[in-house]
Amino acid sequence: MSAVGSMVHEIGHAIGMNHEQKRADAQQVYNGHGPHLIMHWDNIDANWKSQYLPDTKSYIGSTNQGADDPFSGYAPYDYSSIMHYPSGDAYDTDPPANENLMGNRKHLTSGDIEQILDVYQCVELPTWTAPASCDFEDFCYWTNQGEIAWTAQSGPTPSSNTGPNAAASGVWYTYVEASGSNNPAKTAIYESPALDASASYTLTFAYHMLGSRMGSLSVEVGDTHGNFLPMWQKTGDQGNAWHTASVSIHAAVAIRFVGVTGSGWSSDIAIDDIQMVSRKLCNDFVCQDLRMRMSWEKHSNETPSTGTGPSYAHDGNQWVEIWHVNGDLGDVWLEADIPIAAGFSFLRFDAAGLK
Ligand SMILES: [Ca+2]
Ligand SMILES: [Ca+2]
Ligand SMILES: [Zn+2]
Repeated sequence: MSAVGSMVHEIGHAIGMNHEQKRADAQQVYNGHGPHLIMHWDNIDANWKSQYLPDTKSYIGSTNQGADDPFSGYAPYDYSSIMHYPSGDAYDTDPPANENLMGNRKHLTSGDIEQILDVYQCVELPTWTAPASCDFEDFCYWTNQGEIAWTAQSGPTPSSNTGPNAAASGVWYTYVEASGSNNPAKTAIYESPALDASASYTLTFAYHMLGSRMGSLSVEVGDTHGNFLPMWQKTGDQGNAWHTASVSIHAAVAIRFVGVTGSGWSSDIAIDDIQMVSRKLCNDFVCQDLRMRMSWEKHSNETPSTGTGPSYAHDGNQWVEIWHVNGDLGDVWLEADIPIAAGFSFLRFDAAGLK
């Protein structure tokens, strides 16, 4: 037994987990399941008997609490649970081959994690879009902050060969008029309502930047210190079309569209269809960490086909081979440079037949 594993076990108790061998189906048939242990009561000290008696309040699964419920139904008996007592003369397992699974004090199993996620209902909250989204058809919570203003518009802008002829969607959009004293290099800032800095968002929007004197459009992200940093930028004529862009937003208290007019009136900048989608985990990092660990537990025992020195990355569902060397490379250290695509959560090196 390891000290760390024992601490994890005790923390398991603190958050409501019972000893696995106290499940109602551990030593008797219960709702068609079990028994999983064959008890030898004569070998158990009277003071310890209570640790082996069934407790119907022990977790054995749950009903379905809705579409995002982390687990429903019968939870299989988990001999490897960090909450299971080790093997000894108190019981034998049924089947006997599971004897050596017991007494794990190294890590939470996927069954342990599923139990925690289920009893705490660690579900992803539903996606929400208001009030940061804005299609300019209704009231927008965004505000003008710059030296010149973003202005709601339908149809074309007053100047020809700059600005869109119509909205990207619906009737209305907003734009920076570059005529008159609004050029050169005048700044129009459009700022979002306050965001939840603990959430992550995907921002998508449509932009239109037609004009021979076109300036620039940026998306800036405001951090918790009040600094705005550019995350996305386009400069110069982008043709007579609406384009769409997508920006990942993390730890932001607000975001801004910053339009800067160009060197002449032919630099109207327009935006439409601002969509802010948030996906926030209930307990943030705790839930996220547990989900990652569960994915790891479920796949760490898989043995992929091995050649000589393949390496794998894990995308949450399977191991994908990303690098491979073969044969005798000589008695030297060689350097490897392996690009890892986004979306992989684990990396591992396997070696077979190395000499
Ligand atoms: Ca459930
Ligand atoms: Ca619109
Ligand atoms: Zn215990």
